Amino acid sequence: MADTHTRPRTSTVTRTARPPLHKVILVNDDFTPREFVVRLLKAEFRVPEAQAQVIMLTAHTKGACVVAVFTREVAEEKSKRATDFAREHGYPLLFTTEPEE
Ligand code: NFA
Repeated sequence: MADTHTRPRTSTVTRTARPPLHKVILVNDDFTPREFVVRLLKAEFRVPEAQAQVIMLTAHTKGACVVAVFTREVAEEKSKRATDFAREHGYPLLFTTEPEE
């Protein structure tokens, strides 16, 4: 009779899991002063002055601009902190998050 024993599978695939990233998006409005937006971007997202200016102007002209990408928790926390900071100063400035494709 034929030997029907099989060998155990020994090959494995090693993967490093990367958490899905989420974008923080700055949304334009007609009321928040440009200088306040730039100051907030520098303070909360640690972007340099020149980059903060580009992000603010892009949102101002196009309606919205991606500020940075983080893991979901960090993106949500930072967008909430930044939006709350604007509210405390009486501005309707809004940051939202969305998953990266
Ligand atoms: N549109 C605002 C203004 O003209 C500036 C602004 C830019 C607000 C980006 C929100 C986001 N004062």
